[in-house]
Amino acid sequence: MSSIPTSHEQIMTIERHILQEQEGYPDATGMLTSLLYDIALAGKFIASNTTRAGLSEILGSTDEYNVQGEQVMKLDRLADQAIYRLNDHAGRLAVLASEEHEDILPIPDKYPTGKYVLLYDPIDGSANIDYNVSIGTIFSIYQRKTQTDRGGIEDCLQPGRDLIAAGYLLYSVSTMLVYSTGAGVHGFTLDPSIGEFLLSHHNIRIPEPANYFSVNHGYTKYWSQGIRHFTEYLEGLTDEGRPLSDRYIGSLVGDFHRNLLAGGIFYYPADSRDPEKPSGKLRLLYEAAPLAFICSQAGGYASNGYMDILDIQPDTLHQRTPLFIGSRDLVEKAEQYIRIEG
Ligand code: AFP
Repeated sequence: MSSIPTSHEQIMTIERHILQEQEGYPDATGMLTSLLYDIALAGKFIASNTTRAGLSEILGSTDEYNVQGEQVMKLDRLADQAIYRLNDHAGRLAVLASEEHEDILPIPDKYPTGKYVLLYDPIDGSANIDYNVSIGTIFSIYQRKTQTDRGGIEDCLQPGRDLIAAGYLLYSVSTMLVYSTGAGVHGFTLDPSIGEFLLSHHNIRIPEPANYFSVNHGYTKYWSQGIRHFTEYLEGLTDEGRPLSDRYIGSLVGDFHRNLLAGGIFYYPADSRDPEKPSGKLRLLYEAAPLAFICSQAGGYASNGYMDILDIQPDTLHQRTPLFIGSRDLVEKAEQYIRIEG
């Protein structure tokens, strides 16, 4: 799976990789390349804080609450500002949107705008920060739709099918950046000794058969019959199927990454806990759509239980969706159970 470069010829930095990818697009302007490069730079900055988290004042929460009603952690704010500041002035973006902010984040008037749109979840798995459990950053890049100077909400409300690029950073045993521009999924590992992301996982494909399933069993009593029976299928408690191993970190990026490399399914179904949240917890634009893009590029599939996540037309910035993502055969099995039993 990962190939340790033995000579300088094999050292593939993310810049070189993105530039090589760009060769496939003769009209490319280099704008996407530098945007991806600055997201990698933001990742290095965030990683330099996560790796020293216990030693610096970065653990713990601020006294603020975000649009999701969640307490804003100090690292959430640091990551949110780092990504915004690295991208608000370079003339590549029409507009940004962050999971931490109610409204879109316009480009300051003093700076030029560009043709791309960046949506991001600065820290996914914030509840795990203080317990030193894997966390991540998720990003999505679209082409702007509006022709006006400053971009707007309609530039952000695009279906996953229209993504130009997407990816995530994983701050864990090592720091990784996994991305796709629609030509396969590639993983880079940060080498702290040189401060560079180097290619470690080329052209990732979800292996078969699957090995893992990831769900918060603590909500079983709020699940529909279809979801309960699907879970029993994964546990090998039905006539068909074999027991898979159960793993749940509570950070979508961490659970998704494991299942991407080892085969498996992560699901966060809608449940009856909160009538205010009939569609579950996860955010379509900041979490589900970008990972669905990566997953489909790696041969997998992502669904809301009824349709492909990539085909869902967003209505609001913070809309939520049930999510079933990973090995195609398992996600289709989930759709089957839901179709039959609800
Ligand atoms: P936080 O960023 O608030 O920790 O939420 C993380 C998350 O969005 C996703 O990363 C996890 O898979 C999921 O929520 C965990 O939710 P539960 O704690 O309800 O299982």
